[in-house]
Amino acid sequence: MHYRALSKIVPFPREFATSPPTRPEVWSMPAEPLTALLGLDDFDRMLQDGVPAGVLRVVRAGEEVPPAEYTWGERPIERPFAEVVRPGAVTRLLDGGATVVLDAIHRFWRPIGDLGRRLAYEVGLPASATGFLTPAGHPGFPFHHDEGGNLLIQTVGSKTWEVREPLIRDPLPHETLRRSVPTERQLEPELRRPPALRTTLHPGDVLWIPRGWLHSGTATDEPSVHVSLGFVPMLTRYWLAGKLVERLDAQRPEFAGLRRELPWGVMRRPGELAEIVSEVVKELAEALPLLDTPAVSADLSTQLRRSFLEPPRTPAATAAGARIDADTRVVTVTESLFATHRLPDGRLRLLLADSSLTLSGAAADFLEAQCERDSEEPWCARDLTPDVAEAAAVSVVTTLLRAGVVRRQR
Ligand SMILES: O=C(O)CCC(=O)C(=O)O
Repeated sequence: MHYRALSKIVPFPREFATSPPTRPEVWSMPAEPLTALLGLDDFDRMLQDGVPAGVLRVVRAGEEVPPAEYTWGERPIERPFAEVVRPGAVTRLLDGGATVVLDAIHRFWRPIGDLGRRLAYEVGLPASATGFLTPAGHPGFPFHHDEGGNLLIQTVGSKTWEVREPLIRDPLPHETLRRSVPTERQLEPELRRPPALRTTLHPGDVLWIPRGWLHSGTATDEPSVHVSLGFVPMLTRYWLAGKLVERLDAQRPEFAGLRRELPWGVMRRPGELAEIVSEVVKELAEALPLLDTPAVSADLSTQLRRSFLEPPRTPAATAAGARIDADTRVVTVTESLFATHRLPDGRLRLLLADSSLTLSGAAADFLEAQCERDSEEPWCARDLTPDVAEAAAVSVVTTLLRAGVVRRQR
């Protein structure tokens, strides 16, 4: 494994991938590849091109601003733009000290998508990213914790962070949704202690905030942009337990009884409710050991694979652009692959986030070796010949290009 993404973010990529630090840490990494992830101009370019309100949040004094304050809404505009963000409104909100947040930015901003896809491949978890812009001298979010650990990469300006011990050890997703922002009373004893870490991040600095640690940041006397990379869904045994219960009914028709609606009004009859609770506990205890565990894990793996970022694809160029020939240079995008498996008949199954394909014979051996090497060396269909006939080799490269397993050499 080449840690091409992690080595840009942390000084000890292999260790991080297997056992990330359990306490917050800061690293100063070479600034340049990181500052290229997201700059002020990039925010402007996205806003000018049209950002759907669904991926942008604005937080002012710790509260989310209603989207109607910054979308076209009822204003005269072509109808599909009603839910698009108005750049002018964002200027005013920033002037007022609000923080602008771009959610799921890995899905629509290529540099962050490429890094996130590779990071996900290296750590074996779905990765997601959020971009934050806070104007000079203003705080971002109040103290809160996140569902999982986050890598905060400073790309522009500077922000001062305080990181504090978790109020909830290893928080679960529902605890994050409801209680991610502690009340003043919950926070008070913690605020009397010095923070576990106080640091000012500058471009190229990376702050690791482990799962559950409270954090809050304020831009210094210059504006701040950072990218927060995290791993969601957070894969815990609790998550797995929920999935097992979900699977009960799907796998065993005799557990269809779990679909039965509870008697109306039962919540007002504690005795009857307690009886039903113990019946269901007993049903679960009997049912769970009957689950077909290999089938459940195969289902879970497929489900989880879909949380990974799909490969970078170029549909217009691929479907309508220049033709591929035996000398068209391509590069294997190893991180497009969730996994590869040899089937009993010797064919190679390639699993991608959103699709799969199968190769056989010399083409399978060639691609498997490419993936093992995890190399960015360009190659072409002619490299498969004479083991594969030229026309078939071109067809293999075309299929791989359409799927996103390879990309054209830039
Ligand atoms: O910038 C902020 O105030 C919030 C950012 C944050 O919580 C994060 O990046 O995890």
